Amino acid sequence: NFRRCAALLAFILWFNGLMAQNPLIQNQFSADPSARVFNGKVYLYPSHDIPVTPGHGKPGWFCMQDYHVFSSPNLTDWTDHGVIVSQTTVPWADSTAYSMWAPDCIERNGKYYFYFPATAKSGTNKGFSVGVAIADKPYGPFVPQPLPIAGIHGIDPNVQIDKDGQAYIYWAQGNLYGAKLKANMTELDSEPVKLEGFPDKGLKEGPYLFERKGIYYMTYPHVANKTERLEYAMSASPLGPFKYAGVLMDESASGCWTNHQSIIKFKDQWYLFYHNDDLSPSFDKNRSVRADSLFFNEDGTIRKVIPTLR
Ligand code: FUB
Repeated sequence: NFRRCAALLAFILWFNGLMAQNPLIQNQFSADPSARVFNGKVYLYPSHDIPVTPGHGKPGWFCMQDYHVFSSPNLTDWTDHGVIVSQTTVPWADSTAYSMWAPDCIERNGKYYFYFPATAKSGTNKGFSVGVAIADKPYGPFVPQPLPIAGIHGIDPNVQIDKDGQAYIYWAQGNLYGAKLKANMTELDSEPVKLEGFPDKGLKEGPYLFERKGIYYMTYPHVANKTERLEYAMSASPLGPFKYAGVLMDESASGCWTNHQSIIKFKDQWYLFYHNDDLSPSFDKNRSVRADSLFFNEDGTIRKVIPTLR
């Protein structure tokens, strides 16, 4: 019996060790987490919510002027590598817009490509465009490209490289869109397509695609009722057609009007990254990034994630 108790205790301690301390980032607000595993560490590329101050940002709305990157060897201890891209360092961005929304980052041939939406200066594109900044290390220094990606008008870029080396970029503009990327990772290589197989009604944004055992999972926040819940759809190919597969996280889970996700496998465990209102329960545009373990069923469907410590 003593041995069994000791083994159970050891398992509980090991399991707790695998569980992240939520919220993950406590020295600032953070949202829209794009988590990646590079060189055995988790890198986190979130949006950076800041409070609106007079003359900076629109009261009651999102206010974001730059991006930080964070890294962790264990999902518990996080290093803030500081600002990697800011609205004042992107040549085409409106440096007064405070609209640096959900980003993503991916590695190809030893270079790191950071994708971000921002409002272009007037006279360029109206509304949101998507830019790229390139670095030799996952924490920068990142060099923003002079112009946004031609052919994309929208927010929430997500990039994946398929097993055959073809890169795809996804984004949102009410619905979800996708296209092939050229090997230079900065230009489209096909016409954008509206992705099919998702609920017709309600805003869909924040696309995040990953592949497991030949199934392509497209995950996204969707306003099915009043606020966003995380859903997913499955396909046999990166641009679909997809088949709606269910809810990943309920709408009540984030405490915010928004939620936004990424999914990674790290040290043999899958994790869902998302955000909620942990550090700002009375204003849901100052969000905080979290992570919880994610599990698959035998048939490849995903079990709903219930947030910890709520
Ligand atoms: O963070 C600003 C916007 O809120 C994101 O781009 C959306 O996905 C939503 O989380």
